Amino acid sequence: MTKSPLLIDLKFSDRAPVVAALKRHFAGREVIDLGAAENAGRDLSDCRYAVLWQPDADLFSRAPNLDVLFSGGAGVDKILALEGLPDAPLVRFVDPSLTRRMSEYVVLQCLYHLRQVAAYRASQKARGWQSLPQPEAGAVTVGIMGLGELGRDAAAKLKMMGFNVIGWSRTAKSIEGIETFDEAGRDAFLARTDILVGLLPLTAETTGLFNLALFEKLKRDGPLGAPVFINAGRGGSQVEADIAAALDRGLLGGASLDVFETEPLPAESPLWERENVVITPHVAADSDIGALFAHVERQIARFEAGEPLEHVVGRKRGY
Ligand code: NDP
Ligand code: OXD
Repeated sequence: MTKSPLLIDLKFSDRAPVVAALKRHFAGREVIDLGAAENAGRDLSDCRYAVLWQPDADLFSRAPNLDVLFSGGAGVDKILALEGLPDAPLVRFVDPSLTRRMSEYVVLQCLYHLRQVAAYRASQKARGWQSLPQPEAGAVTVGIMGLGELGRDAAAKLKMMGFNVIGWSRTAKSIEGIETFDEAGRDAFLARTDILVGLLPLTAETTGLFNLALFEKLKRDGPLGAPVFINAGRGGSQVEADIAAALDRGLLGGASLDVFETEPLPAESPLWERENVVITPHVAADSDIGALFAHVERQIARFEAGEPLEHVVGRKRGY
């Protein structure tokens, strides 16, 4: 039986790995890579599957017969907002390599603030030799907002480093060794948190969530002097003017931000200049292209065998 063609519309910053990985995946299936000039005007009406990241605006009118859509990343907010999105299952990217990378980022940033790297870097510049108070990880509570694939792994690894870890999610969770809070327990969760980690999807409910009113509720008398905010979920969940104001007012002592309301972060943002703010360009956990294609192959095999797809996005809840 002829396998239905697979459409690829992945606008990742580096195209070479996509081209290389396509040589190793999807054997026996025609792949239509829209990044290749020769496919610009190709008839796409026979495609049943598509792997997408920032697809062309006319994609769904050109490919009206898609049965399954695959997101090129873990977050699907941009795909869900696409005009003409068909009512087909949308499978998001869940993979151990992405999860591990995110946990590396989160652990790194928590340790960065715990061990006061910014202050020691400044001291080094001045050839200074002053020691600072040194709280242990066990004296610090990291509160993770979002206990999904990424939040749960980060929690386990922070725990291994000795941090006290608590977590918050929309629905109640039971995770060994970690105290958890649901929607109703949000203020109690914040009041216990020294380092706040955002690993939430961008939805109507999480838009603008990390604002001044929320920062005011964080624990005020913790061992770091002031709470720290780390966000690697989505920039639309944070209010950057409020982060700057919270830093000015001492409501926050530092921040590590991988995601922004506008990406790239505009040159005039006051956040660039702050000594105790770590800025990275949305790189906490890039999708490994080989792992992404292997995941798509597995899901197509399941679909064609009549088995349920995994990691299907709930359209109504938005993630
Ligand atoms: P999951 O869908 O597995 O988990 C999402 C978590 O957020 C769940 O615990 C969910 O609650 C919780 N949540 C969602 N909405 C709310 C809400 N309104 N209130 C409270 N909790 C809420 O997602 P992942 O862990 O895989 O990924 C999280 C996000 O990380 C992605 O959506 C993406 O935006 C971002 N990301 C960023 C990357 C980067 O490089 N910076 C890389 C990859 C992902 P519940 O458990 O109750 O459903
Ligand atoms: C993702 C991302 O959602 O890279 O995977 O942000």
